[in-house]
Amino acid sequence: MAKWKAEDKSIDEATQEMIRKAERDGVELVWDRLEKQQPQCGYGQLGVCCKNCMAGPCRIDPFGDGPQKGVCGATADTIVARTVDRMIAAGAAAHSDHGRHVVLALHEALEGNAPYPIKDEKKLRSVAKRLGVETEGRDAQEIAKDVVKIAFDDFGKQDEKLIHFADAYASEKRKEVWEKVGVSPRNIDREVVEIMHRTHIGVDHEPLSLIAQGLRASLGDGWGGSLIATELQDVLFGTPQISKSEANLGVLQEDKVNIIVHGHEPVMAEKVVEAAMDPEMIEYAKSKGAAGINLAGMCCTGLELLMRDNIPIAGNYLQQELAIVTGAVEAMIVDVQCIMPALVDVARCYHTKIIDTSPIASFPGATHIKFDESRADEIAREIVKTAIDNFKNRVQTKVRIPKGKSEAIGGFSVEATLEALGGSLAPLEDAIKSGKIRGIAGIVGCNNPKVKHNSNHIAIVNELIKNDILVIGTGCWATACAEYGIFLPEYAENAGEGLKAVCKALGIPPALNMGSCVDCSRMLVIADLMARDLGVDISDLPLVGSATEAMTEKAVSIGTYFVASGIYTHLGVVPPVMGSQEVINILTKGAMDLVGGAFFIEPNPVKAAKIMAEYIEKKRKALGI
Ligand code: BF8
Repeated sequence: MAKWKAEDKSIDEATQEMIRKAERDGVELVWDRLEKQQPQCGYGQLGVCCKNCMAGPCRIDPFGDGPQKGVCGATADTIVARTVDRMIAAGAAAHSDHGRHVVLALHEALEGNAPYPIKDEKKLRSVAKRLGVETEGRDAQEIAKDVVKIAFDDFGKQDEKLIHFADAYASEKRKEVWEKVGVSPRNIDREVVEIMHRTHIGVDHEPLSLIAQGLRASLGDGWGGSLIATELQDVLFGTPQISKSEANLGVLQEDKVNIIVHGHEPVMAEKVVEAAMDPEMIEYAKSKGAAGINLAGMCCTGLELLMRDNIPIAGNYLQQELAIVTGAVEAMIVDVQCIMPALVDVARCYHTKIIDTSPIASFPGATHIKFDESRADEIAREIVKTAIDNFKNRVQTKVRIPKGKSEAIGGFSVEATLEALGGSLAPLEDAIKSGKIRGIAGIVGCNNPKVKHNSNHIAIVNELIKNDILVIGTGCWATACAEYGIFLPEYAENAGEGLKAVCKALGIPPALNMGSCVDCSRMLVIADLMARDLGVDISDLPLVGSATEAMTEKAVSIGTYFVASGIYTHLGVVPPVMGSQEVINILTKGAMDLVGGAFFIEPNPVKAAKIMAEYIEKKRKALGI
């Protein structure tokens, strides 16, 4: 039995209710497993253990009594820098491989091998123009082929020049900084591979040089892989527009076949949406005794679908097991990233089928229906049919869907945001200049079971908006806000007078949902646009970043490319760096001199918001506003 209480693990009532149900049903959850891991390895927490070769594993004694060097002579500084680098590499690889899958899907579609028509030709033309592709008098197919060629090149080119997407999207001032410091990404894959090379035993041992390569790989993610994912997903599936949906476990419906799409890549999920909406499939569900099909998202796939198709989202990272605990989910369809392997064990206690679909991500005990773009429609229908066929196995006595859900406005792509502002960022910039809005905070990612679920996310937003700081963000932060009604215009009542007035005039909430984690690239584009408008560098703007419940290696990569893009960035969870004062100094101070951005660590969200507000005021003063 759990030694902890549901109300200590989440601030959300629907979540608490399902945690209690899990306990009654005898289901082990993430918090149980965290407890069983206590005490967690102190060396690992400090980042001072090295298992990069078989002479190890080695660890450095943080108290100075024991070994201060690994077998090869690596110090704590080297080991910590290598640890951070490998986290960045994994995060950048995950985002960028997602980006690659989108390019591949578009490529296959253009070759006539996959059923993905170009949904947003306007976006295609604007991306092409940015990249210098001729658009006049050419049809969408021809233009798209050139865009695909450029995107592929960014994953594979062998020259020393900056990748094309970063070159096309980042302003000259920012590119000069990267060039000067030597962190311009040359090839999205190469920067990741180079980290693996440098951190192999006996290669790079200098913390600054290692961290610089980390910055370079992260930039290949933010201004490369993630940006490509966002832009080409918009081309394939439509650029998000502002619209309303719903969020939290209460979006599940008792009388329908509930299908949850969980993971990250909309290439598969969008096809499941189509199949679930097919009248023939709905009829089939009815023939099996259900009132219809209810499709809901989870994690970043959920945000992709919420942003583009108004599909409700059932939860963020820490709610994935709990969705199954409702006993009302016929199938959870998963692809890649942030999917707990424990889902299969939880599902065994109910009737839910876990269906893994990605050729690169298999889950022991799951039903494997592997996705293949060329047969996308057929496979999506097979998946939906499998879910419907499972409806009869639902055990009514085990079903309990919590009531908790909230309406939420999403869809703040760059394009939709500009449209809401009347065509340009000018109204926002004027509000910043006049001081009604003091600045902007971009928040990213994650839940972490070490942090009370959603508590940091909500506390930091409340504090920031109270201080007239507009908040934009993505990932599990966005789902948390959606669940709390923060993404509704009326929530502006909780903002400071200045921000409240602006939100009321524009009819927008005080915090804007920009989508999934790869859509952090949208925040970069907004920051870059504002810097261009004001004739300054991003690092001069009153902007801050935050990863307040950070958990994944992807969050480390995002935080790092925020920093490398010139943004002061908060981490609410202590990363494994505390074993090296030198690495801490580089990340929290040295980076500021080099790239105009740095990290700060503060587990208390209210204190963090205060530090962010102070930094914004400092930037305003320097700008003379
Ligand atoms: O990419 S916010 S826990 S779901 S990593 Fe994962 Fe973090 Fe959630 Fe999406 Ni992002």
